Amino acid sequence: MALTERLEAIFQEVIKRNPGEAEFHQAVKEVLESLGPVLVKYPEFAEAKVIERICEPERQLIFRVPWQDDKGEVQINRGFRVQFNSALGPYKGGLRFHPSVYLGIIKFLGFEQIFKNSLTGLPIGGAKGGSDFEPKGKSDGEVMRFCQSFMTELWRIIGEHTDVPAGDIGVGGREIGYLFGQYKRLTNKFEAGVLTGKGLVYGGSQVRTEATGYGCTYFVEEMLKGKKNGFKGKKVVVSGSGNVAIYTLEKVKELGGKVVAMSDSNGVIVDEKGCNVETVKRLKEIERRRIKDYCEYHKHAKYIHNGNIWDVPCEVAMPSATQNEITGKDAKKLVKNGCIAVGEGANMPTTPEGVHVFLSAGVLFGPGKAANAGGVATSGLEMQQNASREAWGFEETDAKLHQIMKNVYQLCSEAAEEFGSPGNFVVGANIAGFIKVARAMIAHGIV
Ligand code: NDP
Ligand code: 2IT
Repeated sequence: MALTERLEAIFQEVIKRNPGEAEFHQAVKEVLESLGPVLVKYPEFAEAKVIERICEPERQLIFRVPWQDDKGEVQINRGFRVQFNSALGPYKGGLRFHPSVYLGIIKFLGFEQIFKNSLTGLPIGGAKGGSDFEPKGKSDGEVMRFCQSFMTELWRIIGEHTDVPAGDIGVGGREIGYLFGQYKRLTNKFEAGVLTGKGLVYGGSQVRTEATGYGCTYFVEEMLKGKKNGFKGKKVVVSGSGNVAIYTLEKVKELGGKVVAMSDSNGVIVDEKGCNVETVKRLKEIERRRIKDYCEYHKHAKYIHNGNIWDVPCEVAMPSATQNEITGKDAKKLVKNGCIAVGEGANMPTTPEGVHVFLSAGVLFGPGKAANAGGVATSGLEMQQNASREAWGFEETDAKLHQIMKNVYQLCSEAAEEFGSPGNFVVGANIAGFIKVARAMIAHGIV
C-alpha cells in the first residue's frame, strides 16, 4: 500500500534519524501503511504528532557487558534496552541474546511490542532489550556470569512499575533465573514483578513457557474457525525448534493437526508421521542439542542440512524462528503447495513481499503482533499474580490466555472491517493496537 504524503514524510524522517537500521525501518513502514484511514477519522492524532512521537523511543540504553569465559579470558559484549512507549503501562518486552543483535533489531522489536501489548488489553507499555552475546556452546557458568554482568547495568532502569523484561531468542528460564538472582542481590529486594518468565518455584506463572506457541495456535484456530475450518487433519510446518516452536507443535497436535517439519539454523527435519513432542522437548530444552539429532530417535525422519523449510508442502505455516525468514519466493511456493493459513509465532518473520503474496492470494494471515501476543499476555498475567501474591493453576491461566487470544482476533477482525480492509489482520492489528496507545498519549499531554 502506498503511504499518504504526510505518512511518507514521517517515514523519510524515521530513516534519516535512524540510519542503517533496516529492520526498524521495515517495522515502522508496515505500521504506517495501515494508518492512512485512521488519520482521516481522527485528525487530532495528526495534530498532536502522535505518530512522530510513537516512532521515537522514550529512552535508549546501550552498555558494555564484560565477563570472563571458562578459560579466564575477558569477553566484551554490548547490551541494549530500548524503552519505547509507556502510555499504557510499565515498559514490557523481552531480552534477546543472539550474535545478530544490534540497535536496529532491538528497535524493530520494541516498536512492534507497543502495538502487540496494546492488543492484549493489559496495562503494559512496549520495550525490548538484549545483547549480541551468543549463548550457543557456552557453559552454564559462562551464561551465568554474562547474565550477572548484564544485570549489573540493567538493574538501574528496570522495576516492577517501571520496566519488566522477559525472554526472547536465547533467553529462557535459565537466563531469567540468573538475571533475577543478580537483581535481587543488587537491590536487596525480592521484587518478583521485575521480570517475567520466572521459574514456578520463585514467582513464575503457569503457562508462561507454553504461552506464545499455544497462543499462536489459538489465534490460527480463530482464523480458521472464521472460515468454518479447523486444525483437524491439517499438515502444518513450524520453523525453529525453540520455545515458541515446541509449544506450537504441542498445541497443534492437541487440536488434531500434524506438524511435519521443524528446523534450526543448521537444517530442517521432515517427519511425515508428525513430529514427536517429547523428543523435541528433550533435545532442545534439556540436552540443548541440534534438531538433526531428532533422526537418531526417529529413523524414518529426514534431515536436510541447510534446507529451506518452506519447500515442505503444508496447509498451515507457522514461522517461529526469526525475522524475515519467509521471502516473497517462499510465500509463492507455500501458496502453490496449498497453504491456506499463516500464523506468525516469530516477530516479523515474513518479508513485506511475502506478506503481499499471502494477502493477495487470500491466505489467512495472522501477523506477529497479534498471533504471538500470547507470550507477553501471559507475562502480564504473571505480573498480576506477583502483585497479588497469588499463583493460579494451569487450567485457569490457560483459559485466560485462550480468551485473550480470542479477544485479540476479534479486535483485529473488527478494526480491519471498520477501516475498509475486511479480513486483513495486518491492517486490523496495526490500527486496533495503535488507536488505544494514541488515545492514552493524547490524554497524557505532550510527553
Ligand atoms: P528460542 O531461542 O527458544 O528459539 C529460537 C529458534 O529459532 C531456534 O530453533 C533457533 O535455531 C531459530 N533461530 C533463531 N535465529 C535464527 C536465525 N537467524 N536463523 C535461523 N534460525 C534461527 O527463541 P523463541 O522460540 O523464544 O523465539 C522465536 C521467535 O518468537 C522470535 O522471533 C521471538 O522474537 C518470537 N517471540 C517469542 C516469544 C517468547 O515468549 N519467547 C513471544 C513472542 C514472540 P538455533 O538454535 O539454530 O539458533
Ligand atoms: O516478543 C515478545 O512478545 C516476547 N518476547 C515476550 C515479551 C514478554 O514480556 O513476555
